[in-house]
Amino acid sequence: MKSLFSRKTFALAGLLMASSFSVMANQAAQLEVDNPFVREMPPMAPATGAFMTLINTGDSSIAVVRAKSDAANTVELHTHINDGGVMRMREIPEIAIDPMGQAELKPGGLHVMLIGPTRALTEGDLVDITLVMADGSEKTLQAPVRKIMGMGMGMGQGHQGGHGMHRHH
Ligand SMILES: [Cu+2]
Repeated sequence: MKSLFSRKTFALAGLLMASSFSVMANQAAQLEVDNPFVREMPPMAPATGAFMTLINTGDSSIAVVRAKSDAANTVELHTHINDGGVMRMREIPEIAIDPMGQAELKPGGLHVMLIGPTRALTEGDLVDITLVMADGSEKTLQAPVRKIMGMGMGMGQGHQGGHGMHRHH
């Protein structure tokens, strides 16, 4: 059902783009991004996450339906779900933001997943991330790489994870 919905949305976006850009609402123009950052991971880590606050400054709903970055081979929109007490990540078709509302992308919750980093991402580096909206408009931002302390090495745990799950080699 979700995939059907996103396909419809995509078809609609294509229709809008085929007509006139100028008279159409531009979702990207309504989007403000606050405090973006990418989590620093060890050099051999298969993936990392990007986090930020998405703010809708307009009076209509907007949605991020895809993200792109040259810093990773694959970029996906993810959330965490509680699966019988275990936090797991799952790809989602979109991140919708209500009029004048905001969506928080944070460790343990929604995030942009950067899978297969194309280069070492170390603290202070800037990562270009492009957010693609449901209407096809795009917003590119630069997210600095930051160390996040005390979070464990995996993406599967949020703040609540705490101790006990880490294994030291
Ligand atoms: Cu993820």
